[in-house]
Amino acid sequence: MIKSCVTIALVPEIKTGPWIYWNDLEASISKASALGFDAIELFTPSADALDVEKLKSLLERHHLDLGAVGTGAGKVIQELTLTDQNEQVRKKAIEFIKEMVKFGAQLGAPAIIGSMQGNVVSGTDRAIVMNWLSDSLNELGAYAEEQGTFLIYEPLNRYETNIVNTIEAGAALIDSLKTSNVKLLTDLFHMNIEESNLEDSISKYINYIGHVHFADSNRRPIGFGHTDISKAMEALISGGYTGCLSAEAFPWPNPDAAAEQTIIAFNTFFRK
Ligand code: LER
Ligand code: MN
Repeated sequence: MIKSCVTIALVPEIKTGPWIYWNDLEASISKASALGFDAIELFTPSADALDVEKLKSLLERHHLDLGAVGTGAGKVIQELTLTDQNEQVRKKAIEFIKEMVKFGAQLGAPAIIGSMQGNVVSGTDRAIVMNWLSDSLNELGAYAEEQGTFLIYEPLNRYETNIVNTIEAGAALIDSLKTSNVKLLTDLFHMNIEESNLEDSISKYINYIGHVHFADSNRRPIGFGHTDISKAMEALISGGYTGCLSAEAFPWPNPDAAAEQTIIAFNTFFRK
């Protein structure tokens, strides 16, 4: 069964970002549960920002799973990426993500590498940068396996990275790794910019997909933009996808209405 999931951001530095709920963990969990979500995706400033046992009991009380943890705070707050020119920065980025992997694993959730993949900056050799990325994904994939979880890698649109923009390029990167413990995150907003056809890409690479970001063409909740996602949703169902469909969307027009719109859209496709 596909799980409905909603994002909760606890990182003030990213307050203009595409996250539905903000700042108040308990109130957000309670609202997500009341709307009938299956899971939450969490953005925390660091791996030790929350008490794991408290979070576990809060989630249990509200019958929610932890769908995934985001690592973007490592970039936004500490300016760490896996492809920085400076080896010490790359090492710190790996350490930051390992801590996030460990945090998520204690609650059954994988960690997502999105903006932490960085960029190939001009004047640098792309092959060297891609090797740094592959080496770190191999190390982090193996570490996630030790912790009993997997790692999620997210292609981003061309305005956010020049490393991997399409699902096809993401799948090729995964195929080139030594680890088999890295799955792809397909974000419908990025896909709307980069893919020729949403449902074809989903069907072709269904076995690579471990997480989906659920957002419309303008990053608003599904239904508030102009992406026609019905065939893409059918492709997830017919491909046997059982992961999260997680609302990484702007809290537009406000968090409560955005969450409500998301669950209405989810129910239209998956709880008929
Ligand atoms: C991260 O999941 C992502 O999709 C970014 O575009 C958000 O800023
Ligand atoms: Mn995303």
